[in-house]
Amino acid sequence: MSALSKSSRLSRRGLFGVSVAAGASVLAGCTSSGSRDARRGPTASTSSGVRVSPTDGAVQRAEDARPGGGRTVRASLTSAPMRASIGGQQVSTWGYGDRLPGPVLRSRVGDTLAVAQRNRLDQATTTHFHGLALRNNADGVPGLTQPAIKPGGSFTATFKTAHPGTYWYHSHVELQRDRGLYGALIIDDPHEPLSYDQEWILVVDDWLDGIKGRTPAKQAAQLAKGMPMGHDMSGMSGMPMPSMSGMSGMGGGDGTTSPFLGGDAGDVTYPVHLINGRDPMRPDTLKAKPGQRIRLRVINAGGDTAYRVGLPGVPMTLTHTDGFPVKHQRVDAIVLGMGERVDALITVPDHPVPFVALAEGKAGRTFAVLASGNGARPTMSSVPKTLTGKVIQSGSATADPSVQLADRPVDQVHTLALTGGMAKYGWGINGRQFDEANPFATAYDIRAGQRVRIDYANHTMMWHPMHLHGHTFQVGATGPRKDTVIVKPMQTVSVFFDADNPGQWLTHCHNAYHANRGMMAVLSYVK
Ligand SMILES: [Cu+2]
Repeated sequence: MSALSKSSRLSRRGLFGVSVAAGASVLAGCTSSGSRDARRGPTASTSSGVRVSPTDGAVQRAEDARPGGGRTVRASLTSAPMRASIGGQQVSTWGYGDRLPGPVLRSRVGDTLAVAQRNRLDQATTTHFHGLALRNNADGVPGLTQPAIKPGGSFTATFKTAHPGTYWYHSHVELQRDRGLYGALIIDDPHEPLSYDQEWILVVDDWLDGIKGRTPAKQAAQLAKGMPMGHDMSGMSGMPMPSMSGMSGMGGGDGTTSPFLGGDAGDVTYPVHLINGRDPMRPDTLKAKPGQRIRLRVINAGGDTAYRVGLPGVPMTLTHTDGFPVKHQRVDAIVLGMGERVDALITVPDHPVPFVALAEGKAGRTFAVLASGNGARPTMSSVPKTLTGKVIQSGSATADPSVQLADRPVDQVHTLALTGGMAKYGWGINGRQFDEANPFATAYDIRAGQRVRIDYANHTMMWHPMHLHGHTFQVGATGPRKDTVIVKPMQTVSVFFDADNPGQWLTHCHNAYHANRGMMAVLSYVK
């Protein structure tokens, strides 16, 4: 049996599983569009039509329309327990094949990527390919696009890679991605317009798993107790170890406030911050020659931390955000929310410099080393605690004309109010918490061919990096094409996209703990 037909078969089984699970749940209080039929699964009719299932013929037709003719690139990912050296100690965590991050997945536009996944965890898992406009039944959302992969099970996602850029992959089950279940995914452009001598992939991550007995699940349980003062009490358990002084700080109060993000910067104090799986005591290092041009591909894989990144004294030319090109601009630092990526070009100086990632609004920081010329290599004590000058978030960039959406009227508007707060640590969209067993209770219907506008209206006192699966929206009328955008407290960000990828797609906050506590909904193609 081919990988494709196997995955199709599993998807149908998964949808059956959804309808059984949802049928046992209570549906009281459902009022949103599509809720009437939630018990009957995605092929049921809704108030406006029939849901387009992940294995619908329309999904295959959209896949057939993508550029093809390339190679089939086979990759494998094994989710398994692993040990990692972090913060001067061996910690137990979960990762992809004993590597942190997982292996770089790489293909070209027009290729087909076949990712064979095996699950050696004692929990179900899936892998989501973040940012790709890919076929719906390869998107890796349990209960929506496929069944979760059971312990000991396997699943192959086979899909064309249509758009060049910097993407990533991660588990989409509960809080697994706040362990080590993530990695970079790069789609190369056969007609790459940028010229550069080297590339440097920089995957930045906040880390707590296995440090002093902490786990993401324990962290979530602590948060769920609520924080009536709005402070981050996790600092109590997140005290830095003596050997890690300077790598972390207490949370709470001013320690988690960022004017750049409009207030409260995060809910969790992380004892360590990593770049490419390495802590500041043994930083990742790229060797380069003075004058070389380097393409940085920066990925924020964090669970609850925005990063302010830059190289002190070395300006960056921002070229892409979330894989798509923007009008180039010179900046000194960029703030990335969780899930966001940027590409930037730099010219290598004649001395070593750190690539610095500051936990925005938190006390933590980390760095990697660009080794060039002579001079002392940077160390944690020499790495600055601030990055100033021209500091932007990439949502404020301007789309390159080649990827700007054509002018046309909007056919469908959905307002997604981001709701909730710290008191009970409950988060939602339009006041409702997402229920994985009943995903269509919070579904917003769209139709293929529509120009869609989503208004992410933040009604909370905290920023949220809002992510849409399967599409790259445009921020505002001329903003960048992105799949994850920072929405500040009490701000509304309007995004536009053309509904050209049929299926069932999540939109959610990419704060792992906010998503886990309900800030997710489904954008549901109906026909
Ligand atoms: Cu959030």
